[in-house]
Amino acid sequence: MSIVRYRRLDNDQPHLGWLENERITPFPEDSGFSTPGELLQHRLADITGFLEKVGTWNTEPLDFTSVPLLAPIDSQEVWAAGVTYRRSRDARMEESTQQDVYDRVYDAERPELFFKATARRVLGPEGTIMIRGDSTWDVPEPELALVFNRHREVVGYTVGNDVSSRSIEGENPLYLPQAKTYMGSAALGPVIAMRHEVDNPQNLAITVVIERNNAEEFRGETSTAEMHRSLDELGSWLHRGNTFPDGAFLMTGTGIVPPDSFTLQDGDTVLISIEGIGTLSNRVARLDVDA
Ligand code: DO4
Ligand code: MG
Repeated sequence: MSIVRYRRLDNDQPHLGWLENERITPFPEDSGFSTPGELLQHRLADITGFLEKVGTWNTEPLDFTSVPLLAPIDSQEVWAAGVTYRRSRDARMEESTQQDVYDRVYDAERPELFFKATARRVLGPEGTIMIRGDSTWDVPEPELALVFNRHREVVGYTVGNDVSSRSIEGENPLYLPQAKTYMGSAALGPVIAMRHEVDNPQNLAITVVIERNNAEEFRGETSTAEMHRSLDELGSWLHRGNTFPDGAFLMTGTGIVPPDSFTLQDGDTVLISIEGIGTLSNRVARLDVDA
C-alpha cells in the first residue's frame, strides 16, 4: 500500500491516490492532501490518519494500469548523499584525479550532501532519463530515497536514480554540480511507500538491471544494510541550516557501480527495484542541448 501520483484522464492534471491491490483510490480533491506539496505540509500522524479513512472517501477507484504514473514530486527539492557505501568510495577513488577527498568524506563526521535536482529535472516511471551531450562516461545510481515533510519527519520511501556523469566528476570534483544536475538527471518513483509499510529501511535489497537491445547488459545488487551511515544521521544533516517548507527528497547514495568499461547508451532501459517499494523503469536518451 502506497501513495501514487498519476495523470488524470478526464482533465490531464496530476493527482495523488492510494494504491492498494492494484487499485488507485484518488485522494478527495478538497482534502488538502491531493498534491505532494499539500501532503508534505502535514505531520506524519495526520497523513496516516487521513489514509486510514480511505473507505470513507467519495472517490471512484481506478485500475492502476489505466493511468500514467508520474514522479511523486511537485515543488520539493531533491538532495543526495554521496560516498555512503564502500563501493561508491572505491569507484570514485579510482576515477578521480583527487582520490583522497572521497576517502576522507567516507569516514568524516559530516557526510557528503549535495543539491541534486528541482522537480522539473526529475523523471517518473517510464520517463526518459538523460546522458549529457558533453559527457563520455555515464551511469545510473540506484538509491533509496527518503521523503520528508516540512516537519523534518520521514513520511515514506521511494526509489531514486541519481544519474551521473563519471567523466565530468572524475576530471575534477569541483565539477560535481555539472556531473549531477542537468535536465533528466534524476528519476523518482513509482510510489511513495509509507513509513509504517516498510519494516526496516536499513535492510532492503536493491537491484539494478540495465537492458540494451533486448538483452541484459548489466545487473547489480546491494542492500541498504551495506550503508556506512544511518538514515537518521543523513536526515539530520540535511536539515542543518536548511528548511524545506514543501518537504524534500533525499537520495541516500549508491552501493552499485557498474564496471569501468560500462557507460549508459541511448536506448538503454534502467530498472531499479527496492524491496518493499517497487521498480522504477526508465529509458535512456542522449540530451542534445548545446553538445
Ligand atoms: O561524490 C560524489 C557523489 C557520490 C554519489 O552520488 C554516491 O555515492 O551515490
Ligand atoms: Mg549517488
